[in-house]
Amino acid sequence: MRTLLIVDLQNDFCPGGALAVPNGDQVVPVINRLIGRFDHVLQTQDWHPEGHSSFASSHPGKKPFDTVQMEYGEQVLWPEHCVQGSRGADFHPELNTLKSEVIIRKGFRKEIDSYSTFYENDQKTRTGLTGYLNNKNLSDLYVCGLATDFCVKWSVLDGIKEGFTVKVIEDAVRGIDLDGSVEQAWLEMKEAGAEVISSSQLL
Ligand code: VGL
Ligand code: ZN
Repeated sequence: MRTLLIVDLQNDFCPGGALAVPNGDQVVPVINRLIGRFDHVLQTQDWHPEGHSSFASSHPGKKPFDTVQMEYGEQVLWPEHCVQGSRGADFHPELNTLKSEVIIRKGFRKEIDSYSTFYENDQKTRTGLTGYLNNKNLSDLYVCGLATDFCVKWSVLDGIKEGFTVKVIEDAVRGIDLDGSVEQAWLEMKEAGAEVISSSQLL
């Protein structure tokens, strides 16, 4: 059955937010139109404790968008964003969340970030999404939201690895773009077997 996964459509990733994705809010009306076409709607929510290890402010001498080596590999450092309970962590106020049956929170452990909705950034610790989808026999995933080059990309790649059919809705995602990372993300997603579609194909 068709399942819509709405990734991190939160205030901090929209214009005016702490880690604003250019034109991030433009996907909201597109996604609101799509929701009625899906049997199941799931959302993710970036949900960091204060002092999270992905924040540049937690690493003396570092600034946002620098990288550091963590135990699990390279990590980009971000401005403080999506702090648990903050307005920035709330979903965009115009996003229709009524039909969302599950909200997967991620990045809530201080010492590890989580881009993918399936695994934390150590690529080992599961979020539980695979189990949920399999228990309900949901094999057909349609991914939208923010940001194309981080949480969307990693969710798409891991979804394919976990055996799901994954389609990315091109006009319902936007990216951060650090040194061409959006273009790179599209290449990686297509290479892995993701199908790229337009929202008009679903309406
Ligand atoms: C994201 C950077 C840090 C995302 C989350 O949702 O793509 N990017 N945290
Ligand atoms: Zn984050």
